[in-house]
Amino acid sequence: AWRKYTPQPFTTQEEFEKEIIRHIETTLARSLYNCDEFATYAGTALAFRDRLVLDWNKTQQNQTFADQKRVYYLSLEFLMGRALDNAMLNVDQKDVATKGLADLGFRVEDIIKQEHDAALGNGGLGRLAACFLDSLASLNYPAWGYGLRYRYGIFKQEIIDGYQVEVPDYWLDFNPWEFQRHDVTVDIQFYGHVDRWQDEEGKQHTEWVGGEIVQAVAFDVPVPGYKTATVNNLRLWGSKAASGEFDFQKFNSGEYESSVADQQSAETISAVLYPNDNLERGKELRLKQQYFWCAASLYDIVRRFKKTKRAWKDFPNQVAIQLNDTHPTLAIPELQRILVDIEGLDWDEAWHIVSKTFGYTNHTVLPEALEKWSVPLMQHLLPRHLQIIYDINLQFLQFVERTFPKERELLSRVSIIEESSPKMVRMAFLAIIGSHKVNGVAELHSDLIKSTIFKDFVKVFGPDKFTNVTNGITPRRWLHQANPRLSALIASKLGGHEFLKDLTQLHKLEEWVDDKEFRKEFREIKYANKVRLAKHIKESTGITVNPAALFDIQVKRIHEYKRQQLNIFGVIHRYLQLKAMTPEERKKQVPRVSIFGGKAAPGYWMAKTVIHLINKVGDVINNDQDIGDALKVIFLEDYNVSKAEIICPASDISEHISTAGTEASGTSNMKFVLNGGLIIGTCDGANIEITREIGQENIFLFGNLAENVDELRHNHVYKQYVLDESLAKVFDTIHSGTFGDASSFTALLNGIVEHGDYYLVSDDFDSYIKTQSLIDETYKNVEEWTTKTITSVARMGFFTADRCIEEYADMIWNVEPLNPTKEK
Ligand code: DL6
Repeated sequence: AWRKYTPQPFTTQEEFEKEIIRHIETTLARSLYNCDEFATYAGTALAFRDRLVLDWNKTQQNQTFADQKRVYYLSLEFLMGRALDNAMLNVDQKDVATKGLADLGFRVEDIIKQEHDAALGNGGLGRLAACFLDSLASLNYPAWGYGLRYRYGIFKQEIIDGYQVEVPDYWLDFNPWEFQRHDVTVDIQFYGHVDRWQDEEGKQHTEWVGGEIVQAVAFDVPVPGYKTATVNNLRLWGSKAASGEFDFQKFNSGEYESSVADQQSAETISAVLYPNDNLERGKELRLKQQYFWCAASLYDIVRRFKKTKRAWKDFPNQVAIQLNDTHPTLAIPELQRILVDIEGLDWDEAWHIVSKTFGYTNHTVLPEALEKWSVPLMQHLLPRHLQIIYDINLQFLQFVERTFPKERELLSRVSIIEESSPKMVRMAFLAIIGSHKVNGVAELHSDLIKSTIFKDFVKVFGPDKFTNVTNGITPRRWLHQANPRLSALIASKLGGHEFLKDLTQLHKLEEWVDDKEFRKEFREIKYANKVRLAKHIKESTGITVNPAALFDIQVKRIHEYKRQQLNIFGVIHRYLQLKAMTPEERKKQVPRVSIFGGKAAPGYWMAKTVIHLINKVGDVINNDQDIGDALKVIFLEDYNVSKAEIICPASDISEHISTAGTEASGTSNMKFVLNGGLIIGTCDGANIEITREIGQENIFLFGNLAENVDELRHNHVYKQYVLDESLAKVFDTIHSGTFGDASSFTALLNGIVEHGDYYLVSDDFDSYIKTQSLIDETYKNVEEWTTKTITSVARMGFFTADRCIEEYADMIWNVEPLNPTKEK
C-alpha cells in the first residue's frame, strides 16, 4: 500500500511546471498573479528538492541495509555555494527546467541567482570539503559530512572608500535545502568535574558530571551525486538551550532579559563562523563549537554503529572518520571517553579502536594556523577530555622513551603538551597520534610536513603513516555548471558528457588541438565568458572593461603569504611604464585588466591594508586619461562561490604567487586551467603538479624555490639588502602620495624594506615582472596562446576530486562504493 502512494519524480517539462505551480500555490501560499523571480526560485527549488528527497531516502535505506563501512567527513567548514543549479545538473534535468521556466516567463539564470550562497566556510579548506561531498556521492560512496549549521556564514564584504567593511551574512531566511530533524537531538555537556569511584567488584569508574548542557539539533542537507541515484547526507548541527524553554520564573517576575539568557547563550555556539583563514585565535567559543560538533557527530556515529549489534572491535571496519584539519581533533579523546567511561572498554582496547578509526588531513604549515589550546581553558571547559589527553600523551611518551631511550629532547618535542606558560595542547600532535594515516594535500606540501613540522613523528612512527593526496575539484560545478558552453563543446568532441565522471578522458581533446573550427569555438567561448564577467564588473563597480584585453585575475583570501601585494606592486610598475610611453607606444601594448577579489579576516590589519592599496591604485589608474583601456584595476567585492563560477571561466591569466612553500595546495589554480586560462605562479603547492601534468611550456613559473626560502630570509636579516630598482620606484610612487595618504601604506612597505621581508616580495619581484612581460609577448600570438590553453585543459584530468576520493578510499578509508538500487 505504501508503494502505491509514493510520489513519482517529474520527468517532463509539463510535469515540472505542474510541480512548480503546486509549490508556489500551496507550499508557499502565493498567488500566481504576483509570482516574482524569488517565488519562482522557491517553487523550482522545492520541485527539485522533492526529487532529491525520494532518492535520498532510498540511498539512506540502502546504506543501512548494506551494512558496510561508511565514511564520515568531519569539517568545520562546508563552502557549498548555491544548490539549485547543481541539483538540476546532477539529476540531469536542467534542460527540462530551463524550458519549463521559459514557458512560465522566466530565464533560468535569473532564477538561479535568487539563491543565497551557503557560505559556511572561509576558503580553500571549506570548498574542498564541498567538492569532496560531490565526488563521494557521484562515486556512490556511503558517506556523510558532519558540520555546524552557522546562522551566519562568512561575512559579506563591502568596499567603502576603498576599505573592507564586514556585514553579517544571515542566509537562512528561506533555505529549502535543509531538513530539521526534530527527533535527532543530542545533549552536549560542558564544564563540570570528574568523579572516580570503585564498584563492588573493584572496577574503577570515571564519570564526567555537572556543568552545563546544550542541545544539538540535526539539520540534514541532501547531497546529490552526478547522474546517479545516490544522494548522500550532510548533517549540520545547530545549538539550542537543553530545556528548549526560557526561564518561566524569571519571566513571571519581570526579568525578561535574563529569562532568555540561557537560551541565547546556547544558541551562540552555532551562531557564527569564525572568519579566519589559515589563522587560529584560541577563543573559548571556538573551542566550544569544536567540542559541540565533535560530540554530537560521534554520538550519532556510535548510535548508528550500535544498531548493527556488532562487537566494538568491528568499529574501525564499519566506520572511517576523516578529520579535515585539526578542528575536529577533539573527536579522538571523545571517542576514547565514550568507549572507556560509558561503554566500559579497557583503555588499550579502546585506544586500538580509536587510532584505527581516524585519518587526519593537514592543510597548512603556517605556524600561525597550527591549533593550540591552553590547558587551563581545556581544564575548565572539558575536564575529562584533558585527563584523557594527558593519558594518551603519557602512553605515547613512554613508547617514545622505550624506542629512543637516549633521546631526551625528543620527548619534549613530540609531547602533545607544550611546556609554555600557560601550557598548551598541540592539536596537530594529538591528531597524528590518534590517527592511522596523516596526509598533506599536494606533493610538495606532504614532503614539507614530513621534513619540517612533523619530522619527529616520521621518526617515531615511520614514514608509512604519512602520505599525500593531492587536492582536486569537482568538474561538475567547476566546468559543467560554471562553463556550460565549454562543457558542451568538449562533449561534442568526446561523444558525450562521460568525461565529467572520468576527467582523464579530457586527454582525447589533444586530437582536436589543431582543428581550426574547434580552436575558433574554444576562443569564442572564452570571449563570451569574458563578456559575462565584464558585465558583472560594470554592474558591481560601474567600470567598463574591454573584454578583448588580457584578463589577469587573482581571487582568493587576502593574505600576506598569498602575496596580493606583489601583484599590486607589479600593476603599479606597469602603470609607471605606460605613463612613460608615448600614446603610440602605449597603443602597441597588450591591454590588461587586473582583477582582484577576496576577503581579509576582520582582524587582519595588513591584509586590509592590501585591499585598501588595490582600491586606491584602481581609483588613480582607472581615471587616468593617458592610460585608457591599456590598464584597468578592478577589486570585485564579496568574492564567493557563485562569483567564482563567473570569474574562473573568464581568465586569460590567473595568479597563484604565494611565497614558495607556504600554499599547501591551492585549488582555484585547477579551476582556472580547467576553464582554459593559463597560470602565472610560483613553484608552490599544486602548481608544481599542474606543471608536471600540463607541461612547463604551458605555465608561467617564476620566483625562488621553497628550498631557498630559509636562506633568503636569513639574508634579509643579517645581510645588507639592496632593493630592486623597479620595486624601489614603485615604493617611491606610493610614498609620494600618488595613491592617497602614503602613511596608510607605510607599514606594508616597511615590512619589506626594514622588517625582513618575510614573504620575500623583493626577492621575487624582478622575476615576477619579467614573467609578466613574457605573458604579454605570448598573448600577442593568438595561435600559440590557443594551443597552450587547449593543451592544458586536455591534461587536467588528474585534478578531479573523484581521483582524490578514490585515493582516500583506497589508501586511508578502506571503503567500497555501494551502487544505488537504480542508475538513472
Ligand atoms: O587543502 C585545501 C586548502 C589548500 O588548497 C590551501 O592551499 C590551504 O591554504 C588551505 N588551508 C587552510 C588551513 N586552514 N586551517 N586550518 O585553509 O587548504
